[in-house]
Amino acid sequence: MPLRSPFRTSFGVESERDVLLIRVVTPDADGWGECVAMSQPLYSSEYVDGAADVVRRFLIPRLLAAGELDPQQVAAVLEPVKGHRMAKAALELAVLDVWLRERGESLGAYLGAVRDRVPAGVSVGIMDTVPELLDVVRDFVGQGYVRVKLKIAPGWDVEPVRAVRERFGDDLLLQVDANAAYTLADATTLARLDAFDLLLIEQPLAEDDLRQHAELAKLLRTPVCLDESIESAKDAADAIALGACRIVNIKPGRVGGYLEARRIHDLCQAHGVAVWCGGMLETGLGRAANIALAALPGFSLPGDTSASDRYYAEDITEPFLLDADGCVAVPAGPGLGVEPVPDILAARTTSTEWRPAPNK
Ligand code: NPQ
Ligand code: MG
Repeated sequence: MPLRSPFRTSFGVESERDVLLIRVVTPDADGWGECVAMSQPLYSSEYVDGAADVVRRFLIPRLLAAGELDPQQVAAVLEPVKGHRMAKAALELAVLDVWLRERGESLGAYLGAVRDRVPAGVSVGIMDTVPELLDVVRDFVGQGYVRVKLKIAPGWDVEPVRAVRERFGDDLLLQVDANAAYTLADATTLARLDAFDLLLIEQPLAEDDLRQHAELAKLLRTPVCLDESIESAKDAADAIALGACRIVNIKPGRVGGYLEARRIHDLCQAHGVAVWCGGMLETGLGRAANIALAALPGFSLPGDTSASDRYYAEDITEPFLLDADGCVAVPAGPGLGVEPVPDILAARTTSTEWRPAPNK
């Protein structure tokens, strides 16, 4: 999937998205899951060809050997395989989607959604110059996004944030994401961001620096939010107990699926920790599921749940659109509530593989 414009973060620049989709076919319905792994292992250790390999060689065989099962049992069946949470999440979502479609229930209703639309934030990549950044933010604010997240990295932090705050005023909901690009030695620089009244600073330090995030949090007024560090509800419980974060970015792929994502939501809600739904440049399939999750009651901050055209000139599903209030609609139909448009999917498909289930 070609991106409308290159997306630069502290770990690299991407101009296309190589997406692994999983389709589960039963006599009554099709189910879809989207794997959020990138082409290269730069955000986390997973990457799309590795995910395809583990799905093909280890995950599907275990699932098929387990026989008939409910979606709630998928994670336990796959649990002996270490890691590979993005691959597991995609497979679990495909099974959950087909199960829900067979029953005529939406993913939102199943997960416990309490809203029929959710406010949409937008994630803005690192630009070559501050004037270019201001133009891009102006366009997104003009489109109606209710919250702006700026990607930061050493050398692209205080000045761009100051420029956006000065140009767009104190009412703009603004936050930053470092994708693990700093160390505790940068605390003085990061504390300068306190002047700009940010909603949060996301993943300033390395993913395995929980203790150091707790130290940093004591030095900042801006709330620390964790993304890469939180791979499970257990990680979230540890981070909260340590004081490593006051906010959690929930990405279902990163934590092994929508059911684990819901457990993190429940845990955070019980501890008064705010959560919001992250994004991984999903197509309409993964986007539909994220928007359903973001409709749960604990999602009290706008997510990276942008409209399809933030990333794609042509999505593989009917596109998600921003409404007049800067919200996206939670799909109401069975399962994900959206499906791939056959011609568009076919035009974008580079390869397919089928694994027939054993005859019973
Ligand atoms: C984040 N996402 O919150 C990520 C990181 C990210 C919307 O900021 C290709 C595929 C490129 C996935 C770049 C947003 C990506 C990607 C960045 C995910 O940290
Ligand atoms: Mg992030």
